[in-house]
Amino acid sequence: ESADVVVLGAGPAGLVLGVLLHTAGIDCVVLERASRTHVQTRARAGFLAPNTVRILERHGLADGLHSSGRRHGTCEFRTEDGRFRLDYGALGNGGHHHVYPQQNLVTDLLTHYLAIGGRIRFHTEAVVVRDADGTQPYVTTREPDGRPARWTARYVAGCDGRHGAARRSLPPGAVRHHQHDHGVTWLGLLAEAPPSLDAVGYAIHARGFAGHMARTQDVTRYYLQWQRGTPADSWSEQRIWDELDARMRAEDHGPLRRGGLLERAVFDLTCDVVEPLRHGSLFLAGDAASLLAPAAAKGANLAVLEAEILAEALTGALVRGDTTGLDTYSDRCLAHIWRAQEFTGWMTRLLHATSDTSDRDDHGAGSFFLAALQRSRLNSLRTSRIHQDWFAENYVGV
Ligand code: RFL
Repeated sequence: ESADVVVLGAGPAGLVLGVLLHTAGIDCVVLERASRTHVQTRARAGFLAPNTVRILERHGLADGLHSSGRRHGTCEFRTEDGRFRLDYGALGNGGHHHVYPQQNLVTDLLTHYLAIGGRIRFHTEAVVVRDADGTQPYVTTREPDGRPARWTARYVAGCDGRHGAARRSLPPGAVRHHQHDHGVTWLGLLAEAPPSLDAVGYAIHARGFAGHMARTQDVTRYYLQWQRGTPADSWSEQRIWDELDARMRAEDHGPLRRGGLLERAVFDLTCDVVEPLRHGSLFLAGDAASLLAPAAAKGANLAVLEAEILAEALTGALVRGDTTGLDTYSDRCLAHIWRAQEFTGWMTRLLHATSDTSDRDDHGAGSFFLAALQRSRLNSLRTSRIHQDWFAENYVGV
């Protein structure tokens, strides 16, 4: 089978790209390894930046987030010196987030894509992309019935995440792969409980970081800094809530609203960038291009931005025969990616008194020296209006 553009992966990047290409009249197909139910229920991101909302609005994809997403513009830091709030929506450039669960966004994108007649194959796993540097690239797949198949294309868009086929298909030496480990591990939790505060909560504690992020009225995301290597199920729900209470300082600031834990996942705060984001006719977007630690909630936002840039570039090439957009795609995206990586790294050092795995105590908290730097960093953010404006601009910026 064939299509002018074969898109690998039906996450935010692949679906935005699919919608934009199909709308521009380009023959494309999305190949997705998982089932439709799986992609529509996978809970991950929730904070959409103003630029993401503008992109979705521009292409008529923002109805769902406007009807059930919520504008959000406050975060609260809890430290040993008390708590302070930043109304980031009123600082910097005055940008707000929209809180809208990623699975709802993916559902909206998919519904729209199918409604306009877009082609998608679920249960179809891309195995490898071949001949990307030749004239006739193709993707080998494992089809729903298990048999192998081949999709020929003019261009392949790798939107299949960090462990997808696109990255795997880059020949050694064709691109560089820059990796960094922030030296911190998180336990990510999804609780069947209403949010406990009307702000993003960042708790800095000698026992380690804890975070609170609203998702919907009934579901809240929490994070606990976690001892690397400890399995997610090694603590009881009671122990997790007690630890969240301790680090969020519930005694001083009010109890957390508890509920059953719907999901737990342990992940190391690592990040990487592939450079350039292109090998011949294979282009990378979203997590396949660059992975960011979730500390600053940039991943899904970058995915949408890159998908729009790539859609314009592919449209230019296929409709007008103008390949300028494809030639500049990588550099344009990398500028955004490195800026997001830089802020994510800064945020990680704001929230954790460690960046060195060899320099930790039993709780995963940092040394005295690093903790003192962190405290000073927080004090600067608490007291300097200029620092607050800088934070706000970067926090919502993509
Ligand atoms: P996705 O969403 O991972 O989609 C990739 C799709 O590709 C499919 N796939 C394949 N299909 C065919 N063949 C193969 N060989 C394939 N291999 C994989 C997968 O099934 C999947 O459907 O990538 P995309 O589109 O690049 O989007 C990236 C975002 O999903 C990601 O950056 C964010 O979720 C990151 N992230 C957050 N980002 C934000 O902007 N704000 C947040 O608040 C936020 N919170 C988070 C997050 C990520 C988290 N995890 C995963 C650690 C919270 C968490 C817990």
